Amino acid sequence: MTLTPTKFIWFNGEFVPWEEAKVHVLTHTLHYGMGVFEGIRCYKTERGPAVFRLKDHIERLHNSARMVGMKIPYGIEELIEAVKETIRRNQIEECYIRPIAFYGYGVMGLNPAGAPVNVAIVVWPWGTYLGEEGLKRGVRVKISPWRRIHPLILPPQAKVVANYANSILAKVDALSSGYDEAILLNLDGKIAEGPGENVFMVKDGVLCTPPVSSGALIGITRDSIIRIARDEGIPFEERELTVDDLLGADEAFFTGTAAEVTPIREVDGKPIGAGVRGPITERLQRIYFDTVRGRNSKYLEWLDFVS
Ligand code: PPE
Repeated sequence: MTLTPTKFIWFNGEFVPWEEAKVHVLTHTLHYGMGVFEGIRCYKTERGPAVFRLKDHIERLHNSARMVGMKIPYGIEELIEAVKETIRRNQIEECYIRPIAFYGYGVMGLNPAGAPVNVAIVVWPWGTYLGEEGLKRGVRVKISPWRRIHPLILPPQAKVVANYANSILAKVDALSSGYDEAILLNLDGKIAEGPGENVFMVKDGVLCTPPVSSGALIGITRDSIIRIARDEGIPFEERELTVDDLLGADEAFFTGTAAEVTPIREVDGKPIGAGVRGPITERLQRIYFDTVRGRNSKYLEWLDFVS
């Protein structure tokens, strides 16, 4: 996706112009993949820009870092404030927010000890992740030949830069086979998630998603959808899912900060249910969009107003 630059980037506690937020080619994370990041969205509301579940995202950033032994030199409150200030400085109403912590320049070799931990927060306008059409009609998905990283190899519950090499392989394979997106299975052949999304399905009115033990990231959108479904009285189960379960589902959809709630209309060339966005998907999608845009008073606590 081509970038639309904004004006300022928060870089180690200071604002620098977009073009000047540069790093050395011997940046440790660039070579070895050890870094952590987040993806957050800020939406335009009647009360000005609002960040969705900002604290939860910043806490997850800190957790991801802790899981891989990286010390982020900025506290949670400090980063929350930095995100809001970045949005204000850029005078942007709706944007994607990418905080990243990475080992910078200073040492080479696998031991990152001695390398500075750099932190940046970047905001830019980012439209729909899987296309406007995808949101309405649903996307076509390929079961990936690449398996989701196993917890004994890399921590799937942490948003570690290196994990995304696995996601890129799956994504590029799906695109080059003519699909819109991939679904990765875990080493046991159970459904884990998309390269950058959690997966849900509906069967006989019951909403299901794989447990975190299947290799899924503890998605914040996933959590929001589970809470909304419970409030709506939609039966919900967290259980291991097979490709067979998915192919036999009445509805399926992806969730993610970037992907929001995107229906899945086809898996490996076979239609899911009627091959269109299903009614429960549509309902949850509508409530989600109302929620993030501040039109649903029930979930106002999830919004952090910027101004
Ligand atoms: N699984 C993975 C592997 C993942 O990267 C994401 C977010 C999710 C599930 C959904 O999590 P959440 O955003 O908390 O609901 N992926 C981010 C990166 C996307 C990108 O292409 O970059 C995102 O959606 O911001």
